[in-house]
Amino acid sequence: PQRTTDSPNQDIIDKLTELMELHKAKLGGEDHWRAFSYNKCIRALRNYPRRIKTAEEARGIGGVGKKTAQKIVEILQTGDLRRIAYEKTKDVEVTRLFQGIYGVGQSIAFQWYAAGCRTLEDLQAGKGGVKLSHVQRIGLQHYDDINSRMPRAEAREIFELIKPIALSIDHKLFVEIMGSYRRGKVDCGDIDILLTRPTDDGSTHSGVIPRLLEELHAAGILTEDLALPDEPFDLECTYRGLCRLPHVDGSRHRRIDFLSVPWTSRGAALLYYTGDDIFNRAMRYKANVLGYSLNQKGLFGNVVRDPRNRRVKFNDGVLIASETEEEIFKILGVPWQEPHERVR
Ligand code: DCP
Ligand code: MG
Ligand code: MN
Repeated sequence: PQRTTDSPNQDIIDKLTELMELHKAKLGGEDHWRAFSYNKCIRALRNYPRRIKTAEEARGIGGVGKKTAQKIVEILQTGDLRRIAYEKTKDVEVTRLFQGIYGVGQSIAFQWYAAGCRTLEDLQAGKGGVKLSHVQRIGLQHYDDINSRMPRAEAREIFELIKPIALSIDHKLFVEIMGSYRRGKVDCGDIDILLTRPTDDGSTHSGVIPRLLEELHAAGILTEDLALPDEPFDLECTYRGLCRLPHVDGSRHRRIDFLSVPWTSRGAALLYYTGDDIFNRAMRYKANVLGYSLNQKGLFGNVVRDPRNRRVKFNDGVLIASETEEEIFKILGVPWQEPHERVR
């Protein structure tokens, strides 16, 4: 029977257990064996009847090696084990590095860490049997470009190439840059382009997105697709990709997003796509408090929510406003704010 609380070396057992758990969580080749050997050592310590006093005494216990004996002495002398903090920061550091790859979140990053990968080169080499998706490969290939922000002027230059191409497909299109650019920031993480078209002549922008993507690829402006629209002929669709200034030697690959919406949603879409995300959250919260619901399609009323979980909506509600940003501000009772003022 293993007793867990009354060992005279309980503090040592606790620290070594914590370190073992850290290695276990990773289960990379080396970590697996470390966890295994700590496990053996902890079992031996549990059965040891006296308070350990020296490294030599620790070495005498079956299963305790030289390095573990040093750790035991460190715990005896300082009450702490620095290796624990190191293991904690190391995995945070590495998984943060991995999350810089486009489309990689915490869960995948930890899986790769657990497989024994510690660097981008490890991932490239497929260490530990890790396999990257096509999009993750693109993310890895352009890691530095994707993780650096572009000067505002470069965003404008790229957009000034895109806009005339869009207008040559349909001169009645509305095409504008949103996101941080519209908020006037001096640098932009990506280029966010909103696309729509008035329908007063009975026509729509259906089909413009696939044509535009094709022409932008042909012009060397788009370089990679990261996420194509699910329904490219729908009036509402999204695209994510990489672009660059063609004919400029060494121009960096930049992130670009398109959002296409029906003309009637343009106000709500402008509001949503201008952000920033924190401002949007505040506006959505304000809407919810007033019994409305706000998203990129519009402001909706008579939304019936699950009283046990206010996030769950039983219906979409009725459309209250969506054509202009101004009316949405007004109905929510929020004083008008210029794009550059819409920040946390
Ligand atoms: N948005 C949001 N919530 C999210 C993501 C986006 O409300 N989780 C909205 C607000 C953002 C806009 O979409 O301003 C564009 O998204 P980006 O991620 O491109 O963010 P920004 O353009 O604001 O900043 P950056 O310069 O980093 O691209
Ligand atoms: Mg942006
Ligand atoms: Mn974006």
